[in-house]
Amino acid sequence: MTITEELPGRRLPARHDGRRPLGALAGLVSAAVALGVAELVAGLVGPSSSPVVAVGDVVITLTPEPVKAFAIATFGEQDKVALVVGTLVLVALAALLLGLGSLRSARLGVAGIGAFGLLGVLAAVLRPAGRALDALPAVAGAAAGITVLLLLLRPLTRPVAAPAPSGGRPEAGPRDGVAADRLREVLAAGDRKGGALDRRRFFLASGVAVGVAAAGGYGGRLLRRRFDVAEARAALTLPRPASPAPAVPAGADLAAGVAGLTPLFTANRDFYRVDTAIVAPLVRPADHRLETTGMFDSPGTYTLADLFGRTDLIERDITLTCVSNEVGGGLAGTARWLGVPLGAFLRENGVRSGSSQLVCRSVDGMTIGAPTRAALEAEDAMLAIGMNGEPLPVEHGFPVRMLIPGLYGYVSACKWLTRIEATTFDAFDAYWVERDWAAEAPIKIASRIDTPAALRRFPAGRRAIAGVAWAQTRGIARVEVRVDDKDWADADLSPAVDADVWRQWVLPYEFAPGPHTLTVRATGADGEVQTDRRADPFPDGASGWHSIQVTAA
Ligand SMILES: Nc1nc2c(c(=O)[nH]1)N[C@H]1C(S)=C(S)[C@@H](COP(=O)(O)O)O[C@H]1N2
Ligand SMILES: [Mo]
Repeated sequence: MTITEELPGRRLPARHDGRRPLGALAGLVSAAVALGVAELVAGLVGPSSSPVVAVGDVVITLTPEPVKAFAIATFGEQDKVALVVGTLVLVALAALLLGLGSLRSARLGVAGIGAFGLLGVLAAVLRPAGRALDALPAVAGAAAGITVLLLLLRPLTRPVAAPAPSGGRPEAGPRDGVAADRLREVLAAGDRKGGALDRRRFFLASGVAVGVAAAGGYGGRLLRRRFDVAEARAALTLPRPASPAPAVPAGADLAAGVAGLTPLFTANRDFYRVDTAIVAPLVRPADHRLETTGMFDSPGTYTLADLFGRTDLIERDITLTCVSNEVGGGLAGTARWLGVPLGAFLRENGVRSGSSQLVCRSVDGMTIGAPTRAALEAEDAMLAIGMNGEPLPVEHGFPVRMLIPGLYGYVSACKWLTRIEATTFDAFDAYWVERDWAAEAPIKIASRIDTPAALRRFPAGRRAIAGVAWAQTRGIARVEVRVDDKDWADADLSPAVDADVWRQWVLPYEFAPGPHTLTVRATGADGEVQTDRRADPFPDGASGWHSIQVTAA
């Protein structure tokens, strides 16, 4: 407390009769109601019209690449949860301040909530896939928030009609009067009795408001289920491939015998997920269309039934990798994919020889630019409809995504694919290229130590060092491990399933007591030895050897 506040006559009653915490609380409660009502309306209008989701999407779009990289590195696949939680914390802080400010001027609070509402409207409507209707949740939320704020300010600022009997509870006064004017009068008069609080009314109203907020949020979740495509997805039967994946030899998966080693195939629920969508787009199978536009001689529009009904479907095992994967990172996974052979599909549509880039568009407006040549020539490139024996999971691009083995996902693996435009690299910069990532990005050869984990302590003695290595389209020929400054030792490799699939490697090792540095490097079937030159993921993928410290005791 400062001396100024102690001076008689300058003392602000609001600081001493408990109004300030209540004002802040009023702000918080109003914000909760705004968000709850917005979620409820978003449940009617569509999940991605939720202001929290829409604003989060904008934040993702506007976030500088280094910050994004930090977020992915720090929070991994929880990056979006972290974003939503962070947004809510910021909103809560802003709401507390707005509530405080509203004690002085209700207009401030109204303007503040209005500004947040406007932000929500702009974020929802200006998305690539935004519609005018998407403004509704933010508008309704802001209106509800403002109403609640004004209601809550009343008992905080309304003077009692008659002096309260000493020790008694203040009586309810007349309902008329603008709250802010009253408060100003009260503050000017410095009359504590005149500003007596109606705490009971305040808490009652707050309680009701919190109930409304919670009911809105919960109702929104229930309503959202209408948009769910889980049932429609489950009702689909995957067609049989004309060309099944080559059989994987029994015992090919070394993970069965080595604890901590990544399995050869990644289960769908364990498959890494990287995209800019806070809520994965929900596409109803019956509504889905895939069209080809631009430099095609015979462009077409295809339903999901058209794709499912084709007689040339292929099934292939492919390891998908993210350009954001750090050395030793986990943004890679292997699945058995089912789909339409991409080269055949593009030729059928008469793709012109002048096209260098296919701009793939997802239903949420994301653009991914794939090189036309790789799309035509890469063996096993496909429009995937199946993943490990199921229709694509929603998070992995249901109902259709592109896959081109050998290229990082951001230049090849467009999820929720709805349009392929044949064009040139000169004519268009796709989303990540606009953000200065390389326009063409073949996957770099990589190897990773899965076990022992970095910094682990374990008993001295025999123990497997193991991990995976990949060099899609070329294949892995050799993996070597170096312990401390000893010679490189060859690891055993799992049987090669396909050049597009990673190989597991295992090296049993007798650990002497003490600290050790383990380093791995791979050699491709084309003879390329993995470089030790360290590069960050930006702009075209990380390089360098994975090296970890462990201690045998
Ligand atoms: N529509 C859309 N497709 C996308 C992305 C995206 O953000 N939106 N991210 C790409 C990136 S960077 C990668 S690495 C892969 C990841 O695919 P997954 O999430 O199925 O593992 O999807 C690609 N396809
Ligand atoms: Mo990626």
